[in-house]
Amino acid sequence: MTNQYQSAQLQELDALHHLHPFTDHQSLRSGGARVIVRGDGPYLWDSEGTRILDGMSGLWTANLGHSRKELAEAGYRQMLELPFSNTFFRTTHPPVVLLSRKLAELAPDNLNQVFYGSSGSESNDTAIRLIRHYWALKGEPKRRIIISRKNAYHGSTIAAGSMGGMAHMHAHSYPVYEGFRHIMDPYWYGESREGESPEAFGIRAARALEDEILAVGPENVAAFAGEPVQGAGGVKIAPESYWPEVQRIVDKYGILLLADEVITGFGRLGTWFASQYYGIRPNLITFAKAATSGYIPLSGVIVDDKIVDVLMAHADDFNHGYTFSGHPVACAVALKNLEIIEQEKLVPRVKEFTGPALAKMLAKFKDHPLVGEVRSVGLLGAIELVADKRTRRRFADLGRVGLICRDHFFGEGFIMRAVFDTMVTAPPLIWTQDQFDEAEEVIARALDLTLNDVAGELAA
Ligand code: PXG
Repeated sequence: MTNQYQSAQLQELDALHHLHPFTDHQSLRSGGARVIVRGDGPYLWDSEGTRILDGMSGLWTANLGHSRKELAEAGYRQMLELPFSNTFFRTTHPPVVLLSRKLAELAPDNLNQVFYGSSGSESNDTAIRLIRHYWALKGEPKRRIIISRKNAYHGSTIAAGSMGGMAHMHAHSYPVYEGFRHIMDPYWYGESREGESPEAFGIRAARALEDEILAVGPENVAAFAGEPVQGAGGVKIAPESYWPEVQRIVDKYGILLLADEVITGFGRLGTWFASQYYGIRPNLITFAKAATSGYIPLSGVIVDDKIVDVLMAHADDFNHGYTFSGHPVACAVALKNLEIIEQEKLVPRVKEFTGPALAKMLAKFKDHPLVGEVRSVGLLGAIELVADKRTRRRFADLGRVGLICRDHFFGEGFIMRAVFDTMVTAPPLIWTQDQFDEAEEVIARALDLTLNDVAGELAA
């Protein structure tokens, strides 16, 4: 498809006819988008023939890397056999049944049934509806408030976007859909007080949940929702004290816990789900992205037996569903994806090799003049760029230096994303030492080039 068109022509057509997500279209029209034409394993290629090391797994998604033949074949076979069939009206099909059983096996013990969608946003919308429906069926319809966190990302639909805590998104779709509250995020580097240990900060950030429950009235609260690690918010890794305290508060007030595992699911932290890594007991897990390694859209919510029991106790419909809920081709690809991840032992490998390799590689940059902090958990990592390492002072015009650095990464043939001035990475589970070495070299060069650009702004 790409051979018939020159890059410049594709860029021009793109600017004329394609509206991109989260993009400044004025600057896109003048600069043009980079055209990605091919992927293979850990690498992508653009239309100029440049090879790019993909440090973002596409977008926190391609856990198996790009262009695995087995996934293509699983989709192809399913398309020839049964390309589409709905799951409404008491019908089902083998791939959705087998995938549901597999997900129930991988998820925590009490989560055994799955409701499907095609995107993380949809899965969170489903979870919001399930949570409120559950309380209504239990005779507590006032319990509608879902508490989440500032800078959380739960998707772009109006409900999921409202549950998320991205102020710049709320500003566009005014007013935030009713029934959501946002507490502080557990971001020690950015939010802790002088001298406050990560432990103490973690407890304080968790107690913000209890304060909010008491402020709105426990009888009105339906659930707490959180990403085990905030991804799009800047790979914010809660201190160890945080999640146990959140779980204690959730239990104390008897509210539901929704773990949004759209980024953390399917091995990223060295466990199938991050809930298992942190030892939390969610009542709902939402997933998407890496369920198929991104080869085809698929998402869902894995639901606690106690919620399903309440649904079952009422002879009535749960009035919710998507045409593509449990799409057979997507389910077939997901099954193959999970099978390969399992066969190649990629999940324990995160714990034993890839996670420590990422941590070791990032640690090499902690003394760089631009770097305030490096952090990682499993295969999620971040480098904070600051103007003053000692005081953690940011550069003026937050986000500007992050983009300078991101462009240097691009220039060096590497993808890492900028969240304001925090550079984040989520490598695929298949990286070998060669890719970590390559990343180390390009990060070193890109950081030095960035330093060169902003040296005058650094604290003396
Ligand atoms: N929850 C979480 C935790 C996510 O990270 C969604 C829900 C929504 O998924 P969908 O499939 O509807 O996009 C996400 C998505 C970024 C970026 O720039 C992150 C996401 C999406 C787009 C960009 O980091 N995460």
